[in-house]
Amino acid sequence: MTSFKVQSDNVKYTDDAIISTYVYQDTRVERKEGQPLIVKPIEETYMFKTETKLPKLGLMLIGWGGNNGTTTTAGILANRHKYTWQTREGTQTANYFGSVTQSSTLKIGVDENGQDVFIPFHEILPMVNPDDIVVGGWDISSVNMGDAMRRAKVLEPDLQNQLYEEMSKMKPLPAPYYPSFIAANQKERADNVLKGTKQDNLEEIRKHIRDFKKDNDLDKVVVLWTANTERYADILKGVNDTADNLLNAVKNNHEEVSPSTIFALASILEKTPFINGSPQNTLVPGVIDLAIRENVYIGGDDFKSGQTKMKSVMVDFLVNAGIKPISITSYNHLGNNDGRNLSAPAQFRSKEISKSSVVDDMVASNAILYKENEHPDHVIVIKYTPAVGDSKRALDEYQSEIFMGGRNTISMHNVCEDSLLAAPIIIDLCILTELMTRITWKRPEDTEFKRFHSVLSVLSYLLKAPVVPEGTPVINALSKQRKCMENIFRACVGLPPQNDMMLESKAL
Ligand code: NAI
Ligand code: DG6
Repeated sequence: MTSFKVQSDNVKYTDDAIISTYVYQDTRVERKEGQPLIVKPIEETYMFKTETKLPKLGLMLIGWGGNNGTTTTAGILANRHKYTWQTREGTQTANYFGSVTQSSTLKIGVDENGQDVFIPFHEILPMVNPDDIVVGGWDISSVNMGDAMRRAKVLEPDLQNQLYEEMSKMKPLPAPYYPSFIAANQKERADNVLKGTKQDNLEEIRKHIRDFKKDNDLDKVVVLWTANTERYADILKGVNDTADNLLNAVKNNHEEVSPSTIFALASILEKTPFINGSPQNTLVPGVIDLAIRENVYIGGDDFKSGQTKMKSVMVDFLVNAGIKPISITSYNHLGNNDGRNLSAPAQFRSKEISKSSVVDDMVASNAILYKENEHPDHVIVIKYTPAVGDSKRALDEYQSEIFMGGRNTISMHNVCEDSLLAAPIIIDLCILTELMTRITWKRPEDTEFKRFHSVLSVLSYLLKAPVVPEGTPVINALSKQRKCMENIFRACVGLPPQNDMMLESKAL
């Protein structure tokens, strides 16, 4: 249920849907050499239909027994059971802090006294309550979820004790392990591994998804990769460049098909949305091609949790303030299993790529500060330091050129349990992906409502290196990413985009 109702001729509430008619206002620009830009305001009418019936939803995590997988599961269960636990600061209650859908608000309008009225983000459209999500998944480590939660050393002992019995009954499903894709130091964990060929593995995973759905009486499932960072797969003509070539490559047991790509294919073939939360190129062209063909949603890459989220705020602020960042130097050290895996060069390289692309759109937006192809120096360092555990340290130095050739240096030291940042993002990705499966759109001349493009770029806020439909811009700036989500959802209930002009309090 939403906590408001829009009164407008452009919005219709039926028994099972909200249907809005929305006028999209934008501008189109023409360039003619030697002439001023020609800028034309345009208006396009869209109709949006949002099904309001909430499904019973399942979330299958790949890497379920890892730090993110156990923390996400524990967080959902603790909220569902309304657990409280003792810390040295006092009694703590379960919450969803860090989840944009559950713990942030949005301005729905202004009241008769000129005061802003806010609603919880998750009330803008009907969204699944995370407490109701049924969680399951796979791991190459056979350790049960209770012991895996203890192994992760993320949550307070009192909370772990309350969750242990329930979680120790949960056992990860076996998964494909192709040693060339993750660091050699992960080998000792791999005792829960699917045997057979890649084709056998694909079929087995498809069956896992079907069984999970049936056994838990679910209407829908989202599959999400939060397993170890893999090396990049080589993009090879005839192998992973089209859907058919990739499906053939699986049949031929080709060595460049990664475990994460096998999971993506299995999900798509089961008509189940797939999200990649790690940096590697799981979504090779053949996967994207298959997702489009099967009309299934996919999203990625790499959760945007701490340092990168901050970077996509900081550089946006600097560049929009007319200040020119000339170097960004980012050190990370962490001591969890993610850090151990990233200590291998090929896996580090995947992370380096996803962490490096994050300021490109902001730099490209300002031709006063940056010449064509000019870019700030951007250095990423990650070191494995076992003693800091999951409490990752991120140290960033931003050096900028300011007025009259001066220099400004900003240094930041960010310390936080990495998995406590990632778990709410995983929950948001699941909830928002499911919501997108219930929203369809059409233009007035269309007869049928249709889905959005299979590559869900609306999830960009939650991802470090957003994958977008071919030929469309990648947006990294955090505030733009949030506005995009919020304004699309507002359009679905017939509301104009949030414009922050507040003319009513200025034109007095
Ligand atoms: P983790 O190492 O604790 O967990 C990963 C799990 O994946 C392990 O339990 C491992 O046994 C399992 N695994 C490895 N290969 C597998 C396969 N083929 N199939 C099934 N399971 C497999 O790592 P953590 O901290 O949970 O992070 C998970 C991923 O999320 C990493 O790739 C990390 O880079 C990424 N990530 C984490 C963020 C964070 O803030 N924690 C943010 C952005 C990305
Ligand atoms: C090294 O930074 C470990 C990584 O897995 C990161 O902790 C993770 O990608 C989060 O990165 P960020 O930049 O969003 O804090």
